[in-house]
Amino acid sequence: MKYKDSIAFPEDFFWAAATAAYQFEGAHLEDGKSLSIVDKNINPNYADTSVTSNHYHKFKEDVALMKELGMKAYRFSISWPRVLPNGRGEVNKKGVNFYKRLVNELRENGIEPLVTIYHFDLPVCLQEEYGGWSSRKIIDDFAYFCKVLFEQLGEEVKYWFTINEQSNMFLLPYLMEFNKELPLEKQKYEMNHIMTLAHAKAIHLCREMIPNAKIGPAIGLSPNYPETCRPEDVQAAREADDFRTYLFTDLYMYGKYRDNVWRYMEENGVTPTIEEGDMELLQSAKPDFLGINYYQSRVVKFAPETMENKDMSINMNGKKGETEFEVVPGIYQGSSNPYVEKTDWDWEIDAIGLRTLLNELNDRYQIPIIITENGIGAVDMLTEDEKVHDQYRIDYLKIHLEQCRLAIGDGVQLFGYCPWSYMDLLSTTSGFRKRYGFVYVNRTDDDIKDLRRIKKDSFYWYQEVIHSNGQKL
Ligand code: BGP
Repeated sequence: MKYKDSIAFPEDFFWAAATAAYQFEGAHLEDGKSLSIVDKNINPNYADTSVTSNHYHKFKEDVALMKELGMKAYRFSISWPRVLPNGRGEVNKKGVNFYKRLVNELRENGIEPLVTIYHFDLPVCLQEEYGGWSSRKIIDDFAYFCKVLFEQLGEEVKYWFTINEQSNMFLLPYLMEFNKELPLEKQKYEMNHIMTLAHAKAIHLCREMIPNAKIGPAIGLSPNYPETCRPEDVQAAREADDFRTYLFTDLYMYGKYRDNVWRYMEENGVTPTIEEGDMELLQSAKPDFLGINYYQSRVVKFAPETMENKDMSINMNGKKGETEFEVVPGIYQGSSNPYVEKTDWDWEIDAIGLRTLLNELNDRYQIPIIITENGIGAVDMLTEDEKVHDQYRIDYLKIHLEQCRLAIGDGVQLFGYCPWSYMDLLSTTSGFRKRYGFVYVNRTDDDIKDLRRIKKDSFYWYQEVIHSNGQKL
């Protein structure tokens, strides 16, 4: 059902945009910063993290452009090894000062900082010392990192995201380092449990140290559709949602493992180690909101037990048709949706899926939601007269925002929208070939050029959207 114009975005809606430290800042070894696991493991076929968009040195210019765009809020992440080069212990003053100056600059320009604490960039030293997220030792180190941030930035920052896309380590294992000697699936469930404990501790710490702040996770989610109305496929889609969405959201919201996922783990010998007090901790840390990264929906069908388990393969080249689907034998396998368009990287463009997902989450949890990422990765062309005509980006964002408006009409408590990304930055999988921003950064993977900022057509479009509070999409 569609609503007429009577449904509008709330007056105090956070019209925002997002970035992440390792993709945007550059300066990967400057002013005392040490390396993170993404600095080390980023796709070697493309640009590395040493310069990226050079935001570290150009943040004032970048904030000025945010102001011109009219942004009410800005989601960015903090690099753990910039603040704590040894992962813990001594605080790197220069690193903290960078974030303080950024936050001040945002505040002076009337832009609300929305801070992600962990966006994939674990300090290499902690990975080497005890295997990073595979060890419970990280829970205290993460809590210490959070404590430093709440102390240093807590007066100015009132919105915090604990962990970005915990859900995606199941689909994109390259974001984490796993021990090749041990069974992968078991490690994933262990890490998931440990991460959720770390997330829960961060929530408690935030409430103690900055009681007037709000905190929640940022999860990457895609609703699953059945390929056909064959009951086996419908059940496969439900279970795909249980394993890829509700496993995480139920843990965050109720501190509880879903029964069917738990039984699967038991039957396959992959249950995480639960220590005394774990479940109580999880149950006591209900977030204030859910952050949702949404790019696409997925289609699944039943997968017979005889099939081989397979991770999804990622299309890194931007040539359509290269993605191979995930298979979870006896449960579901991925398939293609013939009813929607796909990006050059095979991401299925489905704006209605966003409304469906928002409604599902609202029905289950009745909690405020913010879209922490949504956008289209594309090869943008800079014309000779220095323009980027990215109508495809405008089209993508427009249809998703229209579905957000409808979801608000359905009763979803949506309080913000952060398109990915504010400015061009390093795509984790595909370097600078795959761009997302409202602002073009003049560089390629091979040539850093002058890193000039150039406003794309989508910049002017989003400016109008914000100016009209979403009336003019
Ligand atoms: C999300 C990540 C972002 C960003 C985005 C686009 O999973 O949170 O950091 O990278 O996806 O992905 P990509 O750059 O691979 O196209």
